[in-house]
Amino acid sequence: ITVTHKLATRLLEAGDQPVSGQQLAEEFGVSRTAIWKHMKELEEMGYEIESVRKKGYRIQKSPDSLEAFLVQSGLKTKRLGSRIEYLEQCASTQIVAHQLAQEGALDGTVVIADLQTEGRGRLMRKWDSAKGQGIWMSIILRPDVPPHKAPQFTLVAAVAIVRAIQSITGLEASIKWPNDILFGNKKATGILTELQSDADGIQALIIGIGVNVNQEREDFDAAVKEIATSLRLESGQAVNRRKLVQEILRYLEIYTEMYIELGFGPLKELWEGHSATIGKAVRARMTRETLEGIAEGITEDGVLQLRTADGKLHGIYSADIELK
Ligand code: BTX
Repeated sequence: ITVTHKLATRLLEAGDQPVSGQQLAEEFGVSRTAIWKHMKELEEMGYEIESVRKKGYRIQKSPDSLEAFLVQSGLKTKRLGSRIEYLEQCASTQIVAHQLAQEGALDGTVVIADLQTEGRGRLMRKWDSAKGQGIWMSIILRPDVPPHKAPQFTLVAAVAIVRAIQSITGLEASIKWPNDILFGNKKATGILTELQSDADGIQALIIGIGVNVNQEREDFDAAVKEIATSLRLESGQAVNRRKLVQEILRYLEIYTEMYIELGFGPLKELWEGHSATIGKAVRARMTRETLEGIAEGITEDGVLQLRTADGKLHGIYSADIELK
């Protein structure tokens, strides 16, 4: 991290409070002229810096960048994001995270990319990941839970994301079992939970999160234009990706800890409170069959309970759900 980066962090943390050139010079052990030069560099990076007469400098506007030092500045977590790998571009943050996990990356490591060229969904479907307009990130967790519990982390992550979106934008999204976050029937977020396990259990969970943040309609691939939406399209305003990432990590840490300590019970209630699926007539497409019925609820294990017309209750572990 360069002095310029440290300076940006220092000023971002000071918020509205101007910090004097003299004070910055002392803190960083450089001259005031050097500080002034770093300010110019920050301006070239897209920061708008105000110099308040006799008081000092303050950041008026920061670029919507997800570089590690920016995401870490003001991050309110203990574990999640203690290491952040930021990439301007990669095929998929899932691939990078799997690699890092294999190399021993610690619990809480986060991989973020500004652009994914081969973002992926479930069953190797494509995930449209436009440059600079969304949050494309993968989180490595190393929870001490048996492998069959892994799918529950998708539900936990969904609750965390809905809460974070609500906190930053005021928007109320809903969750479609198991992994979509919707506005109306348009998708704003996808979650992909993958597993590295061996005979001893889970080695690593890789939770991939894709959030459409600032896309306009024409920014989406033709294939998803009609079915996708972004937070900007829903709120009519640009949304700060950095703050949203920080809030997602904060809620994800709170809820995964809650899950590990107390089990799925309390999260099931939160999840159901945001659900777009429960109580609705749905069609569940699975690899071998398609079932239609009423989605009555989810079990303590996160399994969807579907009642078909013949009165039978089916436990659905994995499917694509269509609301009818
Ligand atoms: P999914 O299989 O539930 O959804 C994939 C489907 O969603 C696609 O077939 C397409 O119809 C639609 N779709 C694709 N892109 C978008 C988009 N940007 N917005 C709305 N709908 C879209 C969902 O899988 C899981 C997606 C996880 C993405 C994250 S991004 C970070 C990480 N890296 C990576 O490669 N994947 C994850």
